[in-house]
Amino acid sequence: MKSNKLAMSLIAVALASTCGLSLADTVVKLGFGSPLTGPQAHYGKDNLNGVQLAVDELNAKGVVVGGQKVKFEIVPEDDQADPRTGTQVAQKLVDQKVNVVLGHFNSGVTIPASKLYADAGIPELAVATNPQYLKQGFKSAFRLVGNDAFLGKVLGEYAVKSLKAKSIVIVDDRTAYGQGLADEFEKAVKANGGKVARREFTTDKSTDFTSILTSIKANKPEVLFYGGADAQAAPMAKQMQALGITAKIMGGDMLNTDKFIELAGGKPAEGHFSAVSGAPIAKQPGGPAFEKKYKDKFKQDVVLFAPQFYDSVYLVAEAMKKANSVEPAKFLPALKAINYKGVSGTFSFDAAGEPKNAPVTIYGVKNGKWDVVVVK
Ligand code: ABU
Repeated sequence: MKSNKLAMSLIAVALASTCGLSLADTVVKLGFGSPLTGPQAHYGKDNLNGVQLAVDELNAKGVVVGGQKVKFEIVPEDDQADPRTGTQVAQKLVDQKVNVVLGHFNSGVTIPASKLYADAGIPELAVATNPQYLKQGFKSAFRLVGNDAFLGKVLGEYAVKSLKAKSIVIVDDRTAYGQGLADEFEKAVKANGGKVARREFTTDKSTDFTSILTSIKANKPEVLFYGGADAQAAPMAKQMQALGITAKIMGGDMLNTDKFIELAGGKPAEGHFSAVSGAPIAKQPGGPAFEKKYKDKFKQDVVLFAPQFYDSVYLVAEAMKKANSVEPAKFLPALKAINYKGVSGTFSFDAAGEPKNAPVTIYGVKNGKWDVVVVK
């Protein structure tokens, strides 16, 4: 019996050392949620890559919290960009007692999921941009990027004041993100003395906009604001060209991908605009170095928010070190007070959990690439 116990202990030690884990290591579970399958998987995998890169670096360096070596472990969940699936995976993360949640990506998922995390006292760092996420007043919720009130304001002002568009139409996909951003854009157009000639809506699954566009054509739009994702905006751009609609599409962060240009087939994407929270990656403090590391490891370019997700791991590790604890209730106050210089910018949060430094960059497609137009 005694020799059996000894053999088991030796096996445990051997297994632990094979995994690079000393028996005394504390495992920190980083819950992660984003779409990892379906038409929005490219955004979610990019987020996960950012987290993976940071975790690999931190585990290789070795992080000590309260005198104890910690090992970061990602618990990834595919929320499929779907609010119902999102709450199911959120419950799974809560049941697994993750120390923190990085995500979600979609506002329509983040808003309902955040209640489960808040009830469980689990800090959450999301890139969902609908302002409603943080208007719920949860003390454990944070946003890594500026919200759509800013994006909509900057885009609305740009459409009226810089593009001098007289005929503006709006289409949204009826998601919390698309509709919310379109509402903010409409407010900003009106606040700047502009008019919205027509407002239409579609869904986040549609790819044929011929009938909406045919009726919109009568308005002779100079700007068509689209609140939604690249997988819808790209066929819309193609169909606009086929119908002879010369309006510039304007949209938010979900349009700002290479996939938009590829799916639109190159030329139909030219001249359209998107706005993203944050400085352009080339101007971010660690942006160019991050882009290189990312490309070396994943053999692809950054899609959108990988730098912010990478930073989120580091700022959680920083908060844990400051609090000498990996317990959510103990490191939460340190997260609230954090001032962390990451690769994508310096992170500190206001009382609601919104980032204090959140510039907005407007991009335009020029020669098959998203080019910086202006930073606001
Ligand atoms: N703005 C980030 C991704 C889209 C969303 O907020 O739903």
